[in-house]
Amino acid sequence: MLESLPRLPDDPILGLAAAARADGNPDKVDLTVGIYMDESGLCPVFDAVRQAQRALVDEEATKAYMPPVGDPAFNTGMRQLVFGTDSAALAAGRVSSIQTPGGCGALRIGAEVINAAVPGARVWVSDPTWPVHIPLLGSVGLQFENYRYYEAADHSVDFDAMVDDLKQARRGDVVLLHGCCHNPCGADLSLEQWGVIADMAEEQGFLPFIDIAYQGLGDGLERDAAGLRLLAARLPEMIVAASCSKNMGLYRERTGITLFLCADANSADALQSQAAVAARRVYSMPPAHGALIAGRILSDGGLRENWERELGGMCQRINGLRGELRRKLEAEAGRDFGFIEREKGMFSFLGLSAGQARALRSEHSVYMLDSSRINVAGVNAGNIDYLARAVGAVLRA
Ligand code: PLP
Ligand code: TYF
Repeated sequence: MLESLPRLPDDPILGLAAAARADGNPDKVDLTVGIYMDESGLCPVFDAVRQAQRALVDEEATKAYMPPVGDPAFNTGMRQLVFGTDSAALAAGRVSSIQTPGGCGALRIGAEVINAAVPGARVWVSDPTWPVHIPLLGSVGLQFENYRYYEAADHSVDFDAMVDDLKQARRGDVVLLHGCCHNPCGADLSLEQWGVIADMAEEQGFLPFIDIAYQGLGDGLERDAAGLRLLAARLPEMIVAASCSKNMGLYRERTGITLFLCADANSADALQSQAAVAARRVYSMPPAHGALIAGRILSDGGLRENWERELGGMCQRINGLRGELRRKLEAEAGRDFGFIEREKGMFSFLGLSAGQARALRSEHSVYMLDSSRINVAGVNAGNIDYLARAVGAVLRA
């Protein structure tokens, strides 16, 4: 029965990361998968995570199941981290949540709940968006429409085109927005533009679904959530999928959360029960380890300060690398790379063709996606000159 099933292709991003790992060239540069790497090219464990983990292992009294909606400290801490400690919606009990296996799990549970409310609902996604959004949301039965977002010619958001396309979004539709540090393009909305989206959501009645996987890695924890919080202050309903993979380095611990902003406390409670039933249909209870660590860090003053300091350092390093990369690339390639410094978070498109991205791989062992998306955090003092020379050579070829 099963032998009829064919071999399927690997995830294109993870497949390229595997190709980079297998490359024996000592000069190779891996800018594929979106993980934070430090100056030595390693994806570090946060010091606060190490400490919280040690305490957890020492004190852990049971491996009994987690509650279906996850760890209470994690839920409380994440609600405040995302919506802000001064959120009126939080104070009014209008927010509920469920701990999920990573941000991917959070997107999936959000999609399940949306599909329960409006089967086959239309989800408006940015062009481009993170490719994994499509299988995560589409396999639930949701349908997709694109809205124009990134203007490749000048490496910026074409906001007029975005607004024009979203004029067609109506009640019963969902608009998926990247909370900050857009993956793959790095170009984010300004606060004024978030305000326009809030006007449109109010007027047209569509539901914003915010994917925030990089809070703290663009402009800091508070500023990265400012757009989302602006929507939350004005709209009756919104869904947020948040992840601790990047900002706590908990990638493999699969630590995320779906948050439901609802019109009142009763519907917040109803939505949480919907999410718990959706989770029961797929995996029942969430995993414990990552969320217990994150919950401790968020609720313990010392650990939290330590975490915020380390995260702030990562954010600064990425922004410093953006400036340096811009200067080196401009010197090697003789064209404007100013957009790299304007964009936010881990990713930018370098603006190369797929052929040029492939030539960088085959001729220089420099790995980026065919779209020329790079993980800026994969750049370091040891590889930046080699990288800039390779890009310059491919651009001149
Ligand atoms: N959304 C976006 C745009 C991402 O880039 C990622 C991950 O890297 C995620 C969500 C969720 O990731 P995870 O499931 O590892 O938390
Ligand atoms: O875009 C990225 O590189 C990250 C990591 O199936 C990732 O978001 C990549 C592929 C995937 C899951 C996560």
